[in-house]
Amino acid sequence: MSGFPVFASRRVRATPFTPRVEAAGLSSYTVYNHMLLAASFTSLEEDCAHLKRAVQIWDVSVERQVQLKGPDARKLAVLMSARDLSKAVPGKGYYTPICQADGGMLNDPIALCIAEDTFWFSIADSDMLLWAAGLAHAYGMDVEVSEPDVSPLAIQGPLAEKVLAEIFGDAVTALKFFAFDYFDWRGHKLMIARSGWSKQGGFEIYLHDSTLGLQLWDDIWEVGRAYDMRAGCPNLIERIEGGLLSYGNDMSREDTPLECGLDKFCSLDSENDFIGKKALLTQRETGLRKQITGLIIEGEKIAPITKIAPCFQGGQNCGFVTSAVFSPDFDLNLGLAMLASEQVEDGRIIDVEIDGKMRNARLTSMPFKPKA
Ligand code: THG
Repeated sequence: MSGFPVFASRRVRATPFTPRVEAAGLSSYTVYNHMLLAASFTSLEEDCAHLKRAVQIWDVSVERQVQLKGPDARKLAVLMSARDLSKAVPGKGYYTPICQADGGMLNDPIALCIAEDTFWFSIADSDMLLWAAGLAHAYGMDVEVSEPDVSPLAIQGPLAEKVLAEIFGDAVTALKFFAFDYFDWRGHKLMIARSGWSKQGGFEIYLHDSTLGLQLWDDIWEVGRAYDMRAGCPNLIERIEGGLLSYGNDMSREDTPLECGLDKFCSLDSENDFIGKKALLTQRETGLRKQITGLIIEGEKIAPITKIAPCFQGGQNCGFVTSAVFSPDFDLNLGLAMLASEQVEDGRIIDVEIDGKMRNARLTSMPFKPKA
């Protein structure tokens, strides 16, 4: 990790919540969708332990919304999504890979059906607005592509439900996973979904007006006091333990959703066409040459990796580690790796080179299971 500050500008944007995030003891930033995203507060390990026992407020404004609005909005959403959105209903979110023609992944957003003629893609870190606008133009579609003023704020952790119920009423606890609805707050309607990039449960509030950011944060913070609420952010340890893949880290344009284990989000047998479908059907026929797997890496505690860590079998390169971290709860170094399919078998031992040193690593399926 480098220890230098990151400066915000019009190009690397701050968020409606940035002043509160910084006042809450942020210790490092990353940049995501050209915007500031907290990477740690106390330490990765302490943040993770707290997330699992209490509740955290996360500024995830970086989850930008790419809005498709107009008569052809659904047509464009269906064309872009590997998951069939032709029957998507307002009030629901759908996790979906987005592919280019050769099946390589461009993004893995949550698609939100806002209305019959309006879809949002709540995107991971790549410029999907450009892809959507380019397609709309090339196909001559009657749809407006834009980035609305929407800033998601996540409340994550086992006590998230208690906090939200106090602010928005018990009705919010009836939300099903990935469903959203609108709740009153100071005379505004806030869109709230049961979702979030952790396995600890929680909600995401899609704030529709930047100028309300500090007031919303403060109201939640006030209620959160009684629940040991802290500011947090997507946590590297927690998301690796849970097997949540990160676009740009674990998957890229070089990888198809099938290689990333996202088969169940690809509607390959539906009648609707989407970009990349042909390539994925071919790959399903011919079989995978590489795929994502879990790894348990032996030896001393590792720091989060920032460089390519190549993997070897019998001295031959067979892939690379995409993410790795020490998990205090598992008391193990956990990793994700993109490996040649012929190596992918539970229990197989390979060599991994981390910071110039070789270590043994054992393959294991995800999500990781605690030691028996
Ligand atoms: N919330 C919102 N936008 C986002 C993210 C988010 N945009 C960027 C990124 N995260 C998109 N990627 C994911 C990846 C996984 C999940 C959500 C967004 C996720 N997956 C569940 C799992 O793997 O357990 C299950 C998904 C399902 O079964 O449908 O939650 O977090 N707004």
